[in-house]
Amino acid sequence: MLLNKKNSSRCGLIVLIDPDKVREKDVAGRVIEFEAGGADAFFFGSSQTVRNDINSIAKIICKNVKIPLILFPGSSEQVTPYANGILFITLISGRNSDYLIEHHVKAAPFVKKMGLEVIPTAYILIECGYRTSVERVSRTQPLPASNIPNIIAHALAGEMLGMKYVYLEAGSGAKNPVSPEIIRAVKSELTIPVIVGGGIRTPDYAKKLVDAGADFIVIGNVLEKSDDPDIVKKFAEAVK
Ligand code: 1GP
Repeated sequence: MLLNKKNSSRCGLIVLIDPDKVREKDVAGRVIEFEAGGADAFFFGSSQTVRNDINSIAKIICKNVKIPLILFPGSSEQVTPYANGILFITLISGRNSDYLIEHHVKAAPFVKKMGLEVIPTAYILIECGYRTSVERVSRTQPLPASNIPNIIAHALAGEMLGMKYVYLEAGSGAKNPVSPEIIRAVKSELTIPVIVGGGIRTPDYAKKLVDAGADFIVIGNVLEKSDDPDIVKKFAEAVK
């Protein structure tokens, strides 16, 4: 299983690599640095990429690190064989059938041929104070953050449908990340692991999410914006 917490860890740390935010010449150095800092895996993808060379970026990442590279695709077009696995995401907070089944049908034969480990994931978008790119691209509404019973009902439905992880997503660069209260409430009802991402900017906040029960924390934007060479290490120390 690719997405696994190390035995001694409280929580796994995942670094999101957005193909639109990395330059081919920098990517090897960046991923080596993130792995050395304590990342457990990379997610790779974006809600809508403008690049047509994602294969070459993915290839560079695989060649330079030992931790898993897991596709986190915004659509069936973002599937590449240069990875170890794929989050087979169903956007269950929305009601757009393209993101509930259509992209899956398009991608399934290719995913099978590529031999990627498939990680069925219930993806739940939670409102974060502005319209995120996931919302715009998927043409779906996020769940209101104040209606916790509704968020729990969605997460439970994902588990009952057989999905192996629930991903609580505020959206990349979210102003308001998912709150510890939501994580605590969802975790008290679920048996499958919970991944949390979107707008997590500080190790302290990440620690609050882990204390509330998050099994995996995803960080992306903060690494692009920070000048601190130890930023990944600080997140890793806070969450593990
Ligand atoms: C987005 O959860 C990820 O899908 C990461 O979000 O870039 O805001 O850290 P950030």
